[in-house]
Amino acid sequence: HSADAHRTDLMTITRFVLNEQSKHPESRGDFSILLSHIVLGCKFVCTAVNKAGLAKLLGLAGETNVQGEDQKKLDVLSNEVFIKALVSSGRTCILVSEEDEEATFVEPAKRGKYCVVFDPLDGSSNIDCGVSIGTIFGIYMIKDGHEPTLDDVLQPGKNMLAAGYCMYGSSCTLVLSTGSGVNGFTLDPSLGEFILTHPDIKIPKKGKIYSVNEGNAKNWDGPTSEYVQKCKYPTDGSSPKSLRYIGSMVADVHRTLLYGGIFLYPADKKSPNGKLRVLYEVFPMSFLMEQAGGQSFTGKQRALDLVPKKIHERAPIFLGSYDDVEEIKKLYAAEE
Ligand code: AHM
Ligand code: MG
Repeated sequence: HSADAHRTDLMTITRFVLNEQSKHPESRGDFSILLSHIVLGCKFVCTAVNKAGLAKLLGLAGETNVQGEDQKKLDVLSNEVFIKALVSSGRTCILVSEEDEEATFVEPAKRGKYCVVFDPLDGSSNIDCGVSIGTIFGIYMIKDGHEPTLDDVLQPGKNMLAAGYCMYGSSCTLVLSTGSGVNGFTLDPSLGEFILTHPDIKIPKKGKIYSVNEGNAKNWDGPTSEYVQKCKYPTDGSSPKSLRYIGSMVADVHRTLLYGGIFLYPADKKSPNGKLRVLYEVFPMSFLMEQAGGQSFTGKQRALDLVPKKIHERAPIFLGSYDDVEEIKKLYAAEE
């Protein structure tokens, strides 16, 4: 559209979030400040990911730099950038990262009321071949005037204030929910700004795609096996579903959100809790799915009702279009 090509009124992510926050008179802009630091981390990682292929080609990766330090791996580098950006925002008190065994408690002088759980660079097996990878994050808030403890992050996903991910793919896309719908922003590299490109994302009620690592099929339980069999050999006269599996959660979930269908990382005999981590993979993605009109299920319950006992806990996950998740829920209910 020519109107789009000459659009002059740009809705940046900062402007969008400030607008949203202005609906809450009690908000003092803290959330907007926190988010701008997350956005900075995403821009940094985006640039680093884009350069990674070139660095490798030039023989930089794995070599020592001038200071005699080893070149940092991309996931380690991304983690450091996010931790520093979040601490320096002055708005956080507890940080949980997939990369760090222990949670980070922010020193009192730099403390704020938000807890951020995140996977700085998810899908790392895809880095070296240039396939899409991403950052996933979720945000909780501590109660006023109490000393932060781990219990502040060991909360069910439904208590999250906000969740999102940034996908480093053919373009850099940030998808965010602050609890009133889901919006997508694309990085305009010439401006260095995320611009609203996908307002009010709603997932199709039913989809034509299923997404799973079928290499684990030998170890699946009854309901998962039956579900996937039905995707391929439907018994209700419908067409078989297509299979798409990237092996990067952010990319697989992003496609599911836009095109509909189901993404699953089920339990199996070898991994009774599946693979994906509750706090910074399962919860943020489940939050976004529900906000977009879809569902998310663990095989036993609504995913956002889970109460994690440990920060790096795992859970099986089935998420996506409302009707597709409804089907898998019925199969698990029939088993009980
Ligand atoms: P990672 O945190 O080590 O990168 O693993 C998480 C990734 C997800 O992005 C993806 O959904 C899943 O692992 C793929 O696992 P698998 O290779 O077992 O199919
Ligand atoms: Mg991960």
